[in-house]
Amino acid sequence: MKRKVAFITGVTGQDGSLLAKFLLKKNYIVHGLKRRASSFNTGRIDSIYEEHQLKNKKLFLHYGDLTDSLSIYDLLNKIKPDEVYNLGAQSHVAISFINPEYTTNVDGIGNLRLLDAITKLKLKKKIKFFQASTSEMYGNQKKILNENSKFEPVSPYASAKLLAYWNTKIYREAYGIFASNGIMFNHESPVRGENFISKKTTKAVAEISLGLREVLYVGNLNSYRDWGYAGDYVEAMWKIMQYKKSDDFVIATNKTHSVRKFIELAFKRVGITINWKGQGIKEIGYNKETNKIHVRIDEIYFRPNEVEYLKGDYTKIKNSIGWSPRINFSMLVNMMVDEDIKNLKKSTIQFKSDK
Ligand code: NAP
Ligand code: G4F
Repeated sequence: MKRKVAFITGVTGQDGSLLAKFLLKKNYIVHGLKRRASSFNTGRIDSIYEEHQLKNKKLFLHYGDLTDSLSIYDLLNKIKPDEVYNLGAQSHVAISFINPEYTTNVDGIGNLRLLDAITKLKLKKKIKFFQASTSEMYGNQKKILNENSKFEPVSPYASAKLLAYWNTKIYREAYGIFASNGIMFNHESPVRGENFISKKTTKAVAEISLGLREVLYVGNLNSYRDWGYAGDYVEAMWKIMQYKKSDDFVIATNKTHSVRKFIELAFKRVGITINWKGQGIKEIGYNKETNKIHVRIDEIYFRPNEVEYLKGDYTKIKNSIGWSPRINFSMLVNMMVDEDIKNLKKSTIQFKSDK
């Protein structure tokens, strides 16, 4: 049987790297878009580079950028993939307030560059398209959200993603492209970017437990997120692309927890009970047994606008496609803490043997 060919933007990111591994296991040929950087940015896919890029010739990385129409057009023309997963993005909400124009260009117009190239190259019958849409598009509604909920973005990131969401729908309806949105709620893994609250916390907890630091500085402890496992979410992306028709689907767990709870659970994994004292920016989290302060608030992590509560209803994808999350919240937190401890121990041993 002919092997399917996938093209992944954002292949060097959390989801892109996990999706590349997932598709390679399914015998796909995988092409990925990577940005030119002055230092290596392929750390998350280095483990599959030798086997699949050098030996089996199943993984190909191409320089390009979602802000560069020429490279997008050229690559789609050369590769002519069966499936395009648009995962590339400036994906940090707080940073989108600092770089709003760039974020809009990459996250909003980047999607349009891909969709328009697919139509202009007359590949609309061949290519299926997946857009990594986000629960941030809903903004602050404080209720369970599904495909019929309204969108009220409150950050440049969310408005850029909403542009991409709409163009995915518009190109589907206007040109008949198989183009689907996965409206994904927060999803994490051991390879999550280090400036998202989950990874920032688990890495700090691992360092504290090994005596390498004492304090974790954070922003808003009281927002709630629907946190799932990224490995489950890349499976959902693939299932959406295999479904009989293109459509829009919420990918979520239908559970929500506060940032405070995430931090408490991560410390619990290393045997530390965190108690809280004080209010606002003076609030501290301290070790119940030793009284040592391990969590402090730093205003720099507050956002000009905050989404306070996210919880997603994944009934549609469950009933139509048969996807449900496998990893729950506490399994996720424990997995991330354990992996960070393992990696830290490895790098400490490596450092000692290098000396
Ligand atoms: P991530 O780890 O930040 O990865 C983003 C990827 O996009 C990286 O490979 C990055 O390259 C690439 N990229 C950034 N700017 C680019 C540009 N100008 N041109 C080409 N590539 C560019 O994000 P993620 O967590 O894997 O998320 C994947 C996608 O899902 C994103 O679109 C995100 O917005 C969306 N999403 C994520 C979540 C979540 O909770 N993780 C939830 C909803 C939606 P470098 O490696 O060079 O930086
Ligand atoms: O981990 P976060 O930065 O993720 P956020 O803003 O929810 O965005 C992530 O999920 C979206 C889907 O809902 C994606 F579209 C997006 O690409 C990204 O993957 O922050 C989570 C919560 C926020 O309420 C934030 O204010 O944690 C709060 N927080 C508290 N202290 C912090 C910190 N966030 C970060 N990054 N760093 C802190 O020190």
